[in-house]
Amino acid sequence: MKLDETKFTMDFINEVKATYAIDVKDSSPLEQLMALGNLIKRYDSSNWKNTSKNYRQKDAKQVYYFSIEFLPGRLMKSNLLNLGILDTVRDGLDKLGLDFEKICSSEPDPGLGNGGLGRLAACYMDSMASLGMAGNGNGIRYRYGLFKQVFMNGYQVELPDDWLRNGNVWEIRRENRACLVRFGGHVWLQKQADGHLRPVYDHTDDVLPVPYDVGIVGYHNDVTNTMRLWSAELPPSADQTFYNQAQRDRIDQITEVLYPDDSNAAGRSLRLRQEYFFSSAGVQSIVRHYFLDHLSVNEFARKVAIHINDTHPTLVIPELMRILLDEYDCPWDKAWQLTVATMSYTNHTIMQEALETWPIDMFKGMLPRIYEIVEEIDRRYREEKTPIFGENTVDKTAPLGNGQVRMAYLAVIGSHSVNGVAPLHTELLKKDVLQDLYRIYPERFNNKTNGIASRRWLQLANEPLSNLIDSKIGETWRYNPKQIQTLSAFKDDDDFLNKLEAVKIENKKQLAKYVDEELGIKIRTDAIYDVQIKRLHAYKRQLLHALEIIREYLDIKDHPKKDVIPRVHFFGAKAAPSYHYAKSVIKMINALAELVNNDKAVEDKLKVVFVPNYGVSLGELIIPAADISEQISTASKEASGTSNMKLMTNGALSLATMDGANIDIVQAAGKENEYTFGLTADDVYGYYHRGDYHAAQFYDSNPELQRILETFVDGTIPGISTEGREIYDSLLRYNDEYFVLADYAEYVQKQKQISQDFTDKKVWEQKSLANIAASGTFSADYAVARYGEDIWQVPYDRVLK
Ligand code: CRA
Repeated sequence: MKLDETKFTMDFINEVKATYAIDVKDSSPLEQLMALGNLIKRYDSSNWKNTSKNYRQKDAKQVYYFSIEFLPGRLMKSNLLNLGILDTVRDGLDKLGLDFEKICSSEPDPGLGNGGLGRLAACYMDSMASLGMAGNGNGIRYRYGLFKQVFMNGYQVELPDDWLRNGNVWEIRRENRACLVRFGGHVWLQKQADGHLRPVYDHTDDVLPVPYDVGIVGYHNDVTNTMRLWSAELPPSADQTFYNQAQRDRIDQITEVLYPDDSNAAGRSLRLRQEYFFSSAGVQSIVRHYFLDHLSVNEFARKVAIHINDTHPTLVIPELMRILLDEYDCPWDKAWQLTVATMSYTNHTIMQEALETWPIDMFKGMLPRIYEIVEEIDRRYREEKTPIFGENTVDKTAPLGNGQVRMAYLAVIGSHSVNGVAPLHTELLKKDVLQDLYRIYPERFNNKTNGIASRRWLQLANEPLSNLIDSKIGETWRYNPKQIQTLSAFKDDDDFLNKLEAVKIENKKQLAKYVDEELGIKIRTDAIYDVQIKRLHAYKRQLLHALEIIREYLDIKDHPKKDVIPRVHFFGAKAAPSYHYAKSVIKMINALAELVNNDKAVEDKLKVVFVPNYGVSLGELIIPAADISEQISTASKEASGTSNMKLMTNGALSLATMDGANIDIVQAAGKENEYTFGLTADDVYGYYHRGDYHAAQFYDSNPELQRILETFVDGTIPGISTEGREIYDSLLRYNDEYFVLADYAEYVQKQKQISQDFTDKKVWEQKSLANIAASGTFSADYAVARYGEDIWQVPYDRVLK
């Protein structure tokens, strides 16, 4: 949009006055943020209105991305960038003597997700809007987001994330679009006057889902899509006598807080309530919207695509069936055909403990009508597939089995497309996790490698680098990120390489300032910034990284005179509150940091910085400053990873196992520009099949490793007698489930290589450049375009090059 700076400053002054009845000079950054947000929302309101109007006028097919998590990050800068008014607003506020950065950082960062899966959903929202694709988000408006992490004596402590305390300036409450979701009670089918069998409900707990819509602004294209988040409320008709306190509490609880676990099926009834709640509300609103412009259900799957982001929204399948059967009198076969044609499913993990199942008794009690439908899906599946694939296979893969509702199987059976998130992950789904279903439905399986929003992760997070890129190749890469590739033409341009280094140092200064001010740790800006930012999980092996730090520490202590290339090791990681082992690793790393950072003999050769409360906003600060991207999961375990892509596009070199999308990154940027090591997925499966992994062998043959592991239990790292023992035992007594010891030697070797290579600035910058140049293919724009073409059959406007 076009915006004149003088007009903007006038509007802003008036907005502050109108909202708070004060002058700008008397307003706080939070008030400035709210006023600015209101104003921007108003500027964008025509786009938002016209976007939905256009989709309806064109009768465009709509895609609805159902996700129990969305991690959008702060929206102010992103909205300004996408509207094309970032500089105007920044300059205008500057002239008013206001601190733009301070205003932006007053915005709470909505922590409505755990990690990669939630952030991916947000990146895809951004890309759908930017491609001009009719894409809608559907999720939950949690009153409290993912806990705020603080460290006390090195231990993780979880505090509530009260992100809505001051309201959310970007949302619009649309109470008139509320519907009704039913839980519990009794249901039976009754013949109606018109001859149709329809369910009758009795004694149900009814909940009112109220939608809050957030505009998702597309990049320079006048498109604003909608992300709809549902909040659970008491139905307005409910009076005290019908709803006792317990029932009221049950309703309030539904959208009270996000489950803080990213890889364990919670198995709790509240989680199932959350899942049905937003699935049902979403599908009801889709059907209602569809019937505004269509007379029969026949066109449904041609006009609507519903995407199931991991298994959490799988109940959209029986819910759509319920509506078609019970409310539109559709015969089963037709309803099923429409449902399968509408649905598609992404799997995000092969970790067994994350495959959701629900005890049938619980499920049936909470969702009696939905259970009947799942039972019928199960019966028909068995009837149809048994003659072809045999009872054994069908039994193993049916939606109901072992007293459980098996969500992943239901998702595959009820969708026309099933995808993994990186080539290796998709292969493992076919070969292992979902192998029988792959045999039954081979045509449904496909790969869609994850992608990231380069607008947020490059253009916004790293303005200095973006400007440098502009100065060399112009600005069209901002629309077509693959064009960053042309930057490789400058790989021998010394001046350019120097500038690249200068940008990195500038970003390191920003980060160092934060680390000093917030954590009281002074770090050098000429050190290697070695970064591992992701959830804390045994398979991600923060422990392996810690072993290297201990090695470096002991080396400095042993050889005080030796020249070392200074390093700062960064961690950012939350542990699920119930994940005991992960919390022990946090405590251990904090204790190690304490030891290293305060040991005078170490000086500033080595520092360890565990940044508390890692999230999107901290990612935006840390990632542009990184030299090394630690992607060291046990091969086969990380479905894709996406921090690997964000770090790459900011010029970090990967230190990586051949896992998830690391493989694709290495291929795109060239093996010579990354540091790869360790067992492959085949090696890992080989150990599983033969059952002959013996961690002790690696320990016995490596004295250095022995010495390092001793530090966990011999008091070298103070204050971790319990945690140190637990970690030590996990490696030696319980045979190192994630092959840390097997990969240790090669990992260390690569770390040493990194230190050596870092001294040759030119070669280092060339490698960094190779990563930046190759990163464009990992833009979510391309990923979403492929979803649109292959899975959703939804067109989009932008011509992507
Ligand atoms: N934890 C995977 O582990 C992947 C993201 C997004 C994850 C990551 O490797 O990049 O999904 N899986 O696809 C997940 O959440 C429930 O499974 C993740 O974020």
